[in-house]
Amino acid sequence: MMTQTMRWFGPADPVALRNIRQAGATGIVTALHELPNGVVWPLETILARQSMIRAAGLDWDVVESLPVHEGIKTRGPDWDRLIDAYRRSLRHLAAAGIRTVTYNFMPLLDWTRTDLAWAMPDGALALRFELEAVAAFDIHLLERPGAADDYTSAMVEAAAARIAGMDAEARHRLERTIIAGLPGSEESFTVAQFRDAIAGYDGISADDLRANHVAFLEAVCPVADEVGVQLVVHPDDPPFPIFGLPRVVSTESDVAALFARVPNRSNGLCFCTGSFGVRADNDLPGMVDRLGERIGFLHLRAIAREANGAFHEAPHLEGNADMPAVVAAVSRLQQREDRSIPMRPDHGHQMLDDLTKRTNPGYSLLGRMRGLAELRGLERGIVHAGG
Ligand code: DNO
Repeated sequence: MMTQTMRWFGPADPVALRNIRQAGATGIVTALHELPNGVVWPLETILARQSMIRAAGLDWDVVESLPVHEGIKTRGPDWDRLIDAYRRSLRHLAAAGIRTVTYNFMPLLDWTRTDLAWAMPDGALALRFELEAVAAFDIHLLERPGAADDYTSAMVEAAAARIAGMDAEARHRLERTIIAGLPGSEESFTVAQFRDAIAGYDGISADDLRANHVAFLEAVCPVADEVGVQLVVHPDDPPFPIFGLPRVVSTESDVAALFARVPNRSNGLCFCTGSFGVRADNDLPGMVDRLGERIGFLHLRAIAREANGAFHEAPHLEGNADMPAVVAAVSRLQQREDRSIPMRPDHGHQMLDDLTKRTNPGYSLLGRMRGLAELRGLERGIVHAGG
């Protein structure tokens, strides 16, 4: 059976550890979110956070994320120092017995949405992404040079109409939603900072970013192998380039190529059905079958694709992901390899009492509890039926 976990953002998270326990999870996924990106995670701080989690009757199963600094993604002048810090953090995590470490290799922005409170027909609120809103921001608020060339002419027109219909408050909200940093994101920008940061990627092509990713893994995987930690890369969300910045962990062939280039045991995958699932050409259950031995962590959620590159987050067993087929493939994998893979219900609707509470977008308790309960039931049913 999968190991059931939930993400917790640390002592400042409005969701308490005891509530996560009551939701039925046994494990916690967290990070030292209070530390700036690029520093060594001190062993004492890791151990103190671990004791807090243990005191609530839970285990710290997975780190999400040990952030990869922009200076590693761009192969900047501080690369050696940053790599050394990353290796030392891995050693400290291993010393605390934490063996799964999530990271991503998306330039500047981590996961990106354009609406954090989109009403579903039942009144619950969902996260949504519209390419048209990104285009409106990119062309008219960010005013990125050459931005319009990255969209179809129909999208450019729609973006112009869209921005014209937005008042100052709506424009500000869109800007903050896209670049202020969603929960767990490693960076947060103003418009001026974001423009400068994008310029820092001038001349870095998708192939360059791939090479920088390989260089990072070649530098840290030997240490991870030695101390018994698996690094699991989170795919791009959404899985295509935005703001002219390359994204290189979007498809099955992207990750297969990465494993072929860096065969170290510690080079693994966080299989996120939500991120990969935005692309209809990613065959989710097939990816579990083919990439399974590299999968060390699962993010289970279903997105519903809409027209024109938009999508929203559907209930966990609905949307476009064939979740029963994915969980059946995971179940086969666990039996084949005799292991239990940590999973978390990724995101969830803001619903019921959470509608009136302060919550982290996507990370309120009740929507995720619903997702976890549905996924747990799905796996039990599959196993019971002999799958
Ligand atoms: C969003 C998350 C991502 C993920 C990072 C991993 O909800 O899945 O922010 O934590 O991309 O580094």
